[in-house]
Amino acid sequence: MSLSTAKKGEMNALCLKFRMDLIELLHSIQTGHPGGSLSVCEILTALYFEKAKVDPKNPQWPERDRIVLTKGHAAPMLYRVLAEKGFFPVEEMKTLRQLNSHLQGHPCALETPGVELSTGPLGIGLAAAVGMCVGLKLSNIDATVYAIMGDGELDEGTVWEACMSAAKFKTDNLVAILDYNHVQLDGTSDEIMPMGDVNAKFASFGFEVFNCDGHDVDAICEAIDKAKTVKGKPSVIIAETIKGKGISFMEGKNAWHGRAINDEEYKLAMAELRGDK
Ligand SMILES: Cc1ncc(C[n+]2csc(CCOP(=O)(O)OP(=O)(O)O)c2C)c(N)n1
Ligand SMILES: [Mg+2]
Repeated sequence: MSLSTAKKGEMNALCLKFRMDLIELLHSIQTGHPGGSLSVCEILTALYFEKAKVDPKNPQWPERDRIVLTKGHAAPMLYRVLAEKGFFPVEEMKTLRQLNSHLQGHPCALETPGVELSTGPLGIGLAAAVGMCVGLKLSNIDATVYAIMGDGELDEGTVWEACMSAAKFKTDNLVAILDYNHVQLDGTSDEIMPMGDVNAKFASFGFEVFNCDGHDVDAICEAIDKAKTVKGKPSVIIAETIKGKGISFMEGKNAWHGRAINDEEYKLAMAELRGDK
């Protein structure tokens, strides 16, 4: 079912706020990963604010859905969304990447409420998510595991080993989501490691494949609804996105994977997000 116009407006306003806060914060701390954080904004917002069953008051609730940010470098956006959801005070965002903060540069499940799995090394999240799926089935818990990957991450062979296991164990409680922005750290994914037909690849590994616009919260929610109806096999949603989405001079540029934002760039980015003429 489609989101109401009011709900869509609410979600878009949230995403704009998250983008502005992210730029503000990454500029102030002079570090972080803007590109992949801006890219995954709507995916995280759709999950935490519409589709996933989570309880910020009880992060370890056994019946919860598990959201694994396997592209862990997008931690700043994950933290911003978790804070808004109530897992910890928004005020704590200021401590991002500082010594002794529980908001480290990459997500740490032992430190941060709401973080399901410690990630950062690419290629581990999907395998862990498949394990969670099998565990939930063995425990008769009806919950979904969402695993959000980057397209550069697909270069890791462990991703495809995890896919084979997911098919073998018929993990229909797995919804993998690919943040398909076609760019990684050092260049485009086609330059670094061409993946060919990603839809066909996942399908041949036993997945049911869905496609959507990864910057349209409504379309993401619809794809999740469809994925959750699949029985007997895992699903993947290929969400078409833009790295650096929302800031014209960052969009599609691998240079903005992990670069500090200078004062001039900060002013330009904020003016653009505010819609200044
Ligand atoms: C195993 C491993 N190799 C290399 C890196 C360094 N690294 C961090 S992010 C990144 C690129 C990831 O690209 P992608 O998955 O497309 O993420 P996004 O575009 O969404 O930022 C690389 C190579 C890493 N974190 N882990
Ligand atoms: Mg990418």
